[in-house]
Amino acid sequence: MMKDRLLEILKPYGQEHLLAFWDRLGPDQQRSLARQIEAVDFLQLARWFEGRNRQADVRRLAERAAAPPGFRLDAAKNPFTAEQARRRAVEELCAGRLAAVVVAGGQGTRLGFEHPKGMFPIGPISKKTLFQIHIEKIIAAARRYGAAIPLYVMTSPATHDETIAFFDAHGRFGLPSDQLVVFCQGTMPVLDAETGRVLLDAPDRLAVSPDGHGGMLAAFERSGALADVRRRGIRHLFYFQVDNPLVDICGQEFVGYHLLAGSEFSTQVIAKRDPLERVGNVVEVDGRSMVIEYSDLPDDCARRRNPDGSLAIWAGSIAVHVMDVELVARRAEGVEGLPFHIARKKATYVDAAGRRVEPTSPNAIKFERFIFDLMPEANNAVVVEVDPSRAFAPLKNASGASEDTPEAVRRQMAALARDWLRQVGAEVGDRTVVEISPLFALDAEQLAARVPRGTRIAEPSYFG
Ligand code: UD2
Repeated sequence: MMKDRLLEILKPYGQEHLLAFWDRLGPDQQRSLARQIEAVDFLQLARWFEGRNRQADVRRLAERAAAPPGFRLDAAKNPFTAEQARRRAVEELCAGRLAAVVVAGGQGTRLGFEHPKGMFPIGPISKKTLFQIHIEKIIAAARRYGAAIPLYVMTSPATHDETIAFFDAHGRFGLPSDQLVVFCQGTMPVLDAETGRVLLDAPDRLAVSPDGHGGMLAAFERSGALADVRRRGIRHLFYFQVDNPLVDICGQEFVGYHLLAGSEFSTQVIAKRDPLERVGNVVEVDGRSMVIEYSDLPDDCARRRNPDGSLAIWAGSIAVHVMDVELVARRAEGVEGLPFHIARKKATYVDAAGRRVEPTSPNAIKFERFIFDLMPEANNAVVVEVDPSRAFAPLKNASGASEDTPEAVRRQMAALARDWLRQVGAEVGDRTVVEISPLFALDAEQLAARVPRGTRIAEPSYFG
């Protein structure tokens, strides 16, 4: 009997409650539930649940943490110049050895937007969506270097179908169909935080959540994307998050430093403005670079200062990385995936009486992998410092929050556009809203060829 077989799997781990509604399910529902149960590694789940309170390890690491190697904005001590970096990057870009990967599997709960975050209209004047802005940057970069830059979009089961339908409805915003690959990340069961039991989302369905952006490694391989990049002769992946419209996709300096340093994993950082800023902390411990997530870093470690008053743990990752395909392949094909991090969150579930429960405080444990856990395994990993006002405007929160709102992001986009216009000799008022389409210019250098010096801009203006 199917039920007996399942009970045998579940009993050793105290998970028999998953069959509480079995006798009421129809044959299709029973088969579906059986498939879900059979796909779970209950032994592994039990081990992770046991180890859920192992925070002390992070403190030990943080206490020994030193500044990571890399390139600062103040270039005095950098081993290579920005000019050298740009030249090196252009060679690799013209040879078509880069692809872009955007992670867009998050559900954007904090933003309160009912669709995939990439569909959020963010252009200050154009109202272009995040997806369109990213794709136009890629199209413009591919034109600039005369070589394709394929885009790999990672979705999750919650965002997959809608994302594909959105790209189809808009002709992929001009990206040729063979240059866009959409692949879906995996999920992990959600556990009750007290007991470690897997929660039921419905009588015939386990509660699951996306396995974190680190799920990209396994999904990249499983979906055939890894084989696809190899077939195309691509060697480096430019990785970014869907929520940051300022990201300079395949930007020359960043890519160039990665190449010149012989790095397998490089990450963009900002000098943290506040010790508790919500960005990953890049540090070096025992000669290996790694990221300690803000939520894991004890406050007193975050506040430690150098004798000159600067923050000891200064480098905040903004989640823009270049990683080598070989590193990704090594890890994706290995037996062990990246480690799982544990988050305590709210999750709705069906209780023993079959009632749907909407908890008001965190009741569940979710498991997530983080892509930056690749960093300690990379050879010659480096950080590259960027100016947050030019490179980082993450859309996280709904209007009315104190930061990272749509209004704050649009203000920053307009400020950067004004800055470029001034660099090329245009006059633009401090409050004038301006927007520059990536197809018009990707940077001030390209803008200079299109906007005559002395141009006056007093009205809201869109350059497209
Ligand atoms: C992330 C970083 C943080 C900092 C910040 C910058 C982590 C754990 N934290 O914080 O260090 O760099 O971004 O903005 O990386 N995503 C998926 N699948 C998932 C989960 C997330 O695709 O299962 C995507 C999501 O769509 C988004 C990105 O990953 O593009 C980041 O997710 P988030 O906004 O939840 O991360 P956050 O703000 O905690």
